[in-house]
Amino acid sequence: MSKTLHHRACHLCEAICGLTIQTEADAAGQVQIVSIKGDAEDSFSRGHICPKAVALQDIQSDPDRLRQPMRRIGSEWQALGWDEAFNLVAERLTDIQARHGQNAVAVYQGNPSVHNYGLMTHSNYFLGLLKTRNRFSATSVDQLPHHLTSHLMYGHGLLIPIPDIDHTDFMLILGGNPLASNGSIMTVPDVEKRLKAIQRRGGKLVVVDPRRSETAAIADQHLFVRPGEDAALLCGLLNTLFDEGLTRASHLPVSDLDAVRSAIAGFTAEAMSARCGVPAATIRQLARDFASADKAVCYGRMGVSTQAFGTLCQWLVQLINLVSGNLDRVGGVLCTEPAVDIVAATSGGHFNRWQSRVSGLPEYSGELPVAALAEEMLTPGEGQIRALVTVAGNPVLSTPNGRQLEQGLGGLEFMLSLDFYINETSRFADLILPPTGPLEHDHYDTTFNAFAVRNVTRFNEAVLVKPEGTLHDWEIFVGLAKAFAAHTGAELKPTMAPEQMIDMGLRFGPYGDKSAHKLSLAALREQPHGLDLGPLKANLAARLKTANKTIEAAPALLLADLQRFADAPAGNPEQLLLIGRRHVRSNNSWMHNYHRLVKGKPRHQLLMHPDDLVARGLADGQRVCVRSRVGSLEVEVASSSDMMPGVVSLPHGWGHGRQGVQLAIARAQPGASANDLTDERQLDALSGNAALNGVPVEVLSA
Ligand SMILES: Nc1nc2c(c(=O)[nH]1)N[C@H]1C(S)=C(S)[C@@H](COP(=O)(O)OP(=O)(O)OC[C@H]3O[C@@H](n4cnc5c(=O)[nH]c(N)nc54)[C@H](O)[C@@H]3O)O[C@H]1N2
Ligand SMILES: Nc1nc2c(c(=O)[nH]1)N[C@H]1C(S)=C(S)[C@@H](COP(=O)(O)OP(=O)(O)OC[C@H]3O[C@@H](n4cnc5c(=O)[nH]c(N)nc54)[C@H](O)[C@@H]3O)O[C@H]1N2
Ligand code: SF4
Ligand SMILES: [Mo]
Repeated sequence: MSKTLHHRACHLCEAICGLTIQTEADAAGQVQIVSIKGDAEDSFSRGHICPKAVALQDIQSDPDRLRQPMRRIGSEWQALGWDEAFNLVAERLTDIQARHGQNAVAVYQGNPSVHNYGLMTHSNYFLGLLKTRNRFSATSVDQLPHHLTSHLMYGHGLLIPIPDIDHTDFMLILGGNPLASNGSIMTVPDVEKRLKAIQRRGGKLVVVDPRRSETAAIADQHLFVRPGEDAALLCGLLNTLFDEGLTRASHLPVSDLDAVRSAIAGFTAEAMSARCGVPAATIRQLARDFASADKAVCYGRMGVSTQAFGTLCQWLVQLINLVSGNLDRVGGVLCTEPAVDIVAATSGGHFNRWQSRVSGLPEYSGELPVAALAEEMLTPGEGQIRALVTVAGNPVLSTPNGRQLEQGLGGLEFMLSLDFYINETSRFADLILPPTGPLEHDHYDTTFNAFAVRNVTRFNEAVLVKPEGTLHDWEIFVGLAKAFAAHTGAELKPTMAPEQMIDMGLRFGPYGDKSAHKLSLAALREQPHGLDLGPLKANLAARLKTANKTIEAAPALLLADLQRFADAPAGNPEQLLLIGRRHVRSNNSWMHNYHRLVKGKPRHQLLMHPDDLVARGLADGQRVCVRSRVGSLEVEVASSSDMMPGVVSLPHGWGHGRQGVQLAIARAQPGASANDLTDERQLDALSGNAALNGVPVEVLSA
């Protein structure tokens, strides 16, 4: 028996915590994981870990995990070889494109695409060959408003200011629950300690959320907001800052701030109060508290992005930071200077250059809103989607109106999934190609180093040798690309391994060959606990990518959206509204098949305020029927005085009882899918992002 200690980051979520993993090899050379712990020597995560990291060993040993290509014949699955599989894909996709055009093949890329660097570096090596405009991803059920806002204001969709959590005196969080999610577009391992440190420094934490979330529970102040109406609260805050002379000059070059000042003039706290449900005096006081803090952060995340005015909300968040003098300021919000600097290396993206065929939804940087995916499959005519490639995604459980998408998937001529499970989505595939597991491949975080609250970098070695006959995601893309190119006669440029690309990115980056750091892949390999490159610093003026190198404070599209918001009818206060939630033991839809994460009391219930239960004659714990415009489901209801009256909460990512799903543990406690209720027509009309929060529902006894 020989034991080895490995150090690498967990890349299951955005926090990228350092881990210490012990493995043991037996006499026959079989390697087992003995323990997974937080790495106390990691200067960024300081030993922090959550239960999901310990479950990495369960992913490794899960008998339901696929290890070889699988082809579906009716309801039976048969193993086949890689080359046969690649040729089958090439044959089917080229045939469908020859008959129906290139756009007949669609692509959906899911969330792990940004958590596994081979999916980042190599997906386009194959998917680019498809030359389809029908590209979709989880971006449009998540952070699209952040990208669009940064694209319009700062000239690059990835130039997103990050809360300087370690130096701020005042943190205002809207629609984020970092105590459950471990932070998002704010890579911050150990977030609870860092939030409590704000309070220990004498600062304040304020949370705006229709549920008294885990984060709200540790806050100095929690405000309930009517779901989907944060724009009203944010308008009221911005208006108060101007109205009461609470603004502070910025050192940054800014265009059109006066246009913002006049556009927001009518949106007083008093006018906005009824819409958001927050008293005008509270809005005004919050603006004063925010402005009187020396250093303050306004941060809006998932809960405010996935609503009807998601992009407007993100713009207002940026403006509040800007006019209060907290944009690009230590203790406010700052842009990173990552070791592999994608912002510097790429152009800023584009918006609305083309639209989806059926509903005319706008593209953003080559992707269409995923809410349109099902209708593009189900609506006949030229350009109809006939085939789909899913990569690391489960859109049946994660995109609005999952039942409608199931109908679309059932009618496809061909579907390929790159995934290691037969889940709610991939069960429709004709072919599933499973990559190696998270500990079997190396990893460099191009995305989350760039969103981190410090400038950090590390290279993560594989912990386990990949089993013979298995392929990494990037190798699957290379195999697919070669087979496809051979079929079409397309020219295929040579490629290199992801680690070589990272080596180049590091050398050309700000800490590379031309700097004192001389960072390279080889140098990083010497740093198993990662490397801290220092705190975030003011750098936005130099990083702006707008044509005139100034911040566009008042993009025409957003001024128009402010008017759309003003014109929108106020919601009916009697209407029950649905929101989502996350739990620290979950990871979207795909980590319910590990006993250690799902054991204990169930976590998939509908939460409802006790008064709302009484009003409907419902009892805590009973099964209820929840209905929306698009569908209905049954689930147990749990009474919770943490809910805002008139609001119910159901987590997404459940609903594993569907026929053909091969996830034994998840099926034993299947829950119901919130996205059987969310509405594909309920969107942030500007960006096309799905409005997953604030869905009108009815709840009745089942
Ligand atoms: N109602 C509601 N809906 C939501 C949300 C919500 O809050 N409420 N949240 C939204 C958000 S923020 C997101 S990001 C989306 C997520 O939506 P998706 O990305 O569509 O869903 P996931 O559950 O993350 O699915 C990940 C899939 O990738 C597979 N996988 C894991 N690792 C790898 C890998 O390394 N390689 C490959 N090839 N496959 C892998 C898993 O088996 C799983 O099938 O859901 C969205 N949907
Ligand atoms: N444990 C765990 N961690 C995760 C994930 C997971 O599934 N599980 N998913 C990962 C992913 S893909 C992402 S994108 C991040 C997301 O990370 P966060 O953005 O922190 O998302 P949530 O934890 O869903 O918190 C959203 C909060 O918004 C609130 N909310 C809902 N509607 C509204 C509204 O209208 N207004 C306001 N102000 N608040 C509202 C909800 O009650 C909830 O508390 O988490 C990541 N981390
Ligand atoms: S918070 Fe948990 S899942 Fe996220 S990186 Fe850290 S250990 Fe992994
Ligand atoms: Mo997400």
